[in-house]
Amino acid sequence: MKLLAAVAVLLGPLALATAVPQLEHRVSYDGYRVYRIATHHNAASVKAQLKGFATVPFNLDTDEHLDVAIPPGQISAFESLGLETEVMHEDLGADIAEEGSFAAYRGVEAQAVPSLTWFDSYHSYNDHVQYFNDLQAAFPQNSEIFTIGNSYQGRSIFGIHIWGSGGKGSKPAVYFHGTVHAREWITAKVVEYITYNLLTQYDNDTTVRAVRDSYDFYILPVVNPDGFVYTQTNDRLWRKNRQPRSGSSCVGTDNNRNWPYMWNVSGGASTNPCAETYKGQAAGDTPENQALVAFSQKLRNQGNGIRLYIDWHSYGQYILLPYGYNCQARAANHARQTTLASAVAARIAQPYGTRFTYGPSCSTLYATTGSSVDYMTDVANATYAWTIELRPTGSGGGGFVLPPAQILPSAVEQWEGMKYLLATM
Ligand code: 0X9
Ligand code: ZN
Repeated sequence: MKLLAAVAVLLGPLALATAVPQLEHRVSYDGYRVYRIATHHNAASVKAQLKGFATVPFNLDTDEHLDVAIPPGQISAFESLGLETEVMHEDLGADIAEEGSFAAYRGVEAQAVPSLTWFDSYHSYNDHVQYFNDLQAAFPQNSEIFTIGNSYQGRSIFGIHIWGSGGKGSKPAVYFHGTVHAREWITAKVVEYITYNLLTQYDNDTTVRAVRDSYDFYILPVVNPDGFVYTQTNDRLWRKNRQPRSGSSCVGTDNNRNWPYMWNVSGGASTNPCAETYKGQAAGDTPENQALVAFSQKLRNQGNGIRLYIDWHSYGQYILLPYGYNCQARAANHARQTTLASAVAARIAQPYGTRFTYGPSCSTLYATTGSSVDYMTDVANATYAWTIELRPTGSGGGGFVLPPAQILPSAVEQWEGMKYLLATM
């Protein structure tokens, strides 16, 4: 029995319930109301009206809407502007508190499979490490934990490698990244649920057996560990890594603008270190990106190549295909990718009716340069490279702060989509 579990038994079930630490330097969003403002393609005029407001940008702007948090003292003035809005969070601070009150993971007996209660709440980075170690230990013949390097602050960027009857490393790669954006907590949970099923359903489900025997899986749930930890200690809405830059007091580079491909193209990233989409000083100059590039090259070169790459994000409910850097560019196999994405969206909708939109990233969402999917398509030669933006849509409530009760449904619907994709592609 793990030490933590032993302590839990001694102290009783409530003893280990932890809340996100209430640190003095923690950013408070108590009373902030989050709105989606329709812009009708005229964001500039809406932004002009918001000039006197201490708005917190809640997400990157799209062509159709701005998602912003309004401080409690300015809500009534904001509402009197009469903008076309939907409320995403009535009280962002209250929703963060609900989401952040999670039980510490208690570990399992040696070689036991962790229970599905893992998906009842969110967890700390250390618990994610422990969870993957425990899952792997239950399937030692067909899986292995690997580390591709360390983050800026020295945390391990880890993953699990899973294989089937052909033996380790004998098949094309299926390659997943979660939590490149620190605040997108649901992504780690969803890739963990997929991992859990790939491992536990091999003997029960012929589809799982077939896909496990056809591919080698490389699944990394938290590729931006420093940012993820920072969202739990300081600022729930943090997006980037935690690397400082000379000449700026602002911290952090967007690791999904730093990939060394189309990095120089303008319009899909920022050169301002204070911006949410800061691309870095040079292509591939973050420690996290360097580790990910080296590992991606290893997968590309190892003989069977990369069949599928998915970069898991939230929110918006999109399946985004190549490319981000140019709205006219299409992958050579674009027609096939579209057919698959359409069928995957249909499978995702089956359990709960959740609707995902699909299409090329730039024309469907916005331009992104130096993004992972473009790199995987053209440099790492992945046959399929997608970004999946998980629940919610944004309209009708919620954003990055997805209630814990939606973790399992989000995971279940993605597993349906993935089972179909993996068996069909
Ligand atoms: O902006 C991003 O990096 C992603 N959206 S998010 O709201 N999660 O930040 C979208 C990236 C899409 N890029 C490509 N598919 N190329
Ligand atoms: Zn993201």
